[in-house]
Amino acid sequence: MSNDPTLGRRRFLTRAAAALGTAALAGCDQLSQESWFTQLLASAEGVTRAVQRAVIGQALAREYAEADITRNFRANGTTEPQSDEYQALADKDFADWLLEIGGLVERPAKLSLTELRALPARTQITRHDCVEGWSCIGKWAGARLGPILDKVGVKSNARYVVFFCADALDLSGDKYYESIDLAGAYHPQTILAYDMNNAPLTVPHGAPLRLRFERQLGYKMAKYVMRIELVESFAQLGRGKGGYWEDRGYEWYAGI
Ligand SMILES: Nc1nc2c(c(=O)[nH]1)N[C@H]1C(S)=C(S)[C@@H](COP(=O)(O)O)O[C@H]1N2
Ligand SMILES: [Mo]
Repeated sequence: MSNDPTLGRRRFLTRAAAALGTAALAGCDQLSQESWFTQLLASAEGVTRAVQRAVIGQALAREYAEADITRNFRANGTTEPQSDEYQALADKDFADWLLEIGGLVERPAKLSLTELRALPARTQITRHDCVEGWSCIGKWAGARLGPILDKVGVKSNARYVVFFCADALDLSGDKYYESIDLAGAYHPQTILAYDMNNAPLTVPHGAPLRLRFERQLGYKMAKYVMRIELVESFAQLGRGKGGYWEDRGYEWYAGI
């Protein structure tokens, strides 16, 4: 059941329909009372549009066979965060690590690895494409982000999910961060991965938790995730472009 994509799709459709309704109704309380408007929202046309948008947005990234897995998956960017806080957590094998989830949510949460491992999960063998021009195929297992968001309750004004990481890549001291939209967050292959190739994530690959966001380039897949925040806008974060590399000129939408 945990690998059933229709489950996620159904939830996504509900959410997409709700989002469409909310957008259409914002500031239009009067209109919503009128029967033609109610009929439009309930009409087959309205539903078809929602379904199309959801289906196009939810196409799966290609998945591979065990035999395709790259023997030495390259590690890139930070391969060991230098902060004392991270080192202390790593020394205890992340037993004290907690993923914080906050921002525009109804029920902020702190989840241990044990708790994350008990949540609806997905395993996938996918190809990781780095913008620098190399690719590796790996097997990832993790908690699906969609059900986690349902658990904490996304507030209606939330639009993006931001991932805050433990590492600073350069002397500026700016920590790595990334952001994706809610449609991306509910994609069935969007997972918070704790395993790679059947073993707990190693430090070079982002221990204890990293994002897998399979239809976009490698830099979107934040490693060393410490905190997740739901936000309406990322303009106030970092240099305002939605991610560490985005702040340095890369595209926010890195679709492949
Ligand atoms: N926290 C953090 N996440 C990160 C990076 C990083 O430097 N720090 N590098 C990104 C880039 S450019 C790539 S290609 C992948 C590399 O993941 P890997 O080390 O597992 O190959 O992680 C991405 N996520
Ligand atoms: Mo990359």
